[in-house]
Amino acid sequence: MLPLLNKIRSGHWAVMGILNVTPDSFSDGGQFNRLDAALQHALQMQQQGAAIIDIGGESTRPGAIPVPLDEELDRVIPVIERLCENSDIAISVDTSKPELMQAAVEAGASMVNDVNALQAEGALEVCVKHQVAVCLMHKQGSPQTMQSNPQYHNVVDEIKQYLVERAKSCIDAGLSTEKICIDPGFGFGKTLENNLFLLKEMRQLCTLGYPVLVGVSRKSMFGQLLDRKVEERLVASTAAVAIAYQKGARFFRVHDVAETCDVLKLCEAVNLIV
Ligand code: 9MG
Repeated sequence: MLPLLNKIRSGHWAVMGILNVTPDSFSDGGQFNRLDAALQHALQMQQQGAAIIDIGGESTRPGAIPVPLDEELDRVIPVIERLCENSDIAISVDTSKPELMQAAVEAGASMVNDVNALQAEGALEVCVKHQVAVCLMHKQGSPQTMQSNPQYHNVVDEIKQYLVERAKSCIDAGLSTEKICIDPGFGFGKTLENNLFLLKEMRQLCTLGYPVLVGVSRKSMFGQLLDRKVEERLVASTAAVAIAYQKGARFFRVHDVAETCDVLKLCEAVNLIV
């Protein structure tokens, strides 16, 4: 995982492919078929250019219902094991639960993607013990309530302050600085205007000294702005990736890996022209 973050730190881009293993994803067939379908999807994203696969068993969408630990373990760990047996791609686990972080790292994950920025009791300790790479994301409120009435004095300043404080807590607890990336958390307790302002001011986040991960893929901000359904948000999602790239972001969490890689190759080629 470190080579990937170092690559990003030195200016290269990387795509994180999203692999949701909730019951509504890969829903046809029994347990084995679901596992196999998840594996095939991960391998396809690798082949399309993903450098890391982010595996999550609990939805973090607005209004999502929390999933008990046992169920999240059952959903996620077999997929990590199967992917490790079949590929050498880096794996990230999308969770806020320390027990799942621990089990996922033991099963082969090398990154923890936590929308709660390791604030759950024991989460930071697990990551320090294993010296695992982490993505610290900002959110306001919980998935159940976060979109009801988000409030900021200055959304960019508050997110910067929060992420720098969380990164410092990790470093003070013994995690090496080079293992940390940060994420403003598009759509997590943000209005459409907040999200657009964050995109516009992305450079401020990219100069804090940590790689910035951007997750805008198919998000409701595009539904609000353009009146598009989830399956109609590809163009806007990849355009937002291009804007974020131009402002310094190099790490992108996406559903549509092939299309995003095309856009990033174009951005990179333009950047390299003198
Ligand atoms: C799990 N998850 C959903 N959206 C996300 C985002 O924007 N960033 C990160 N790091 N994780 C996310």
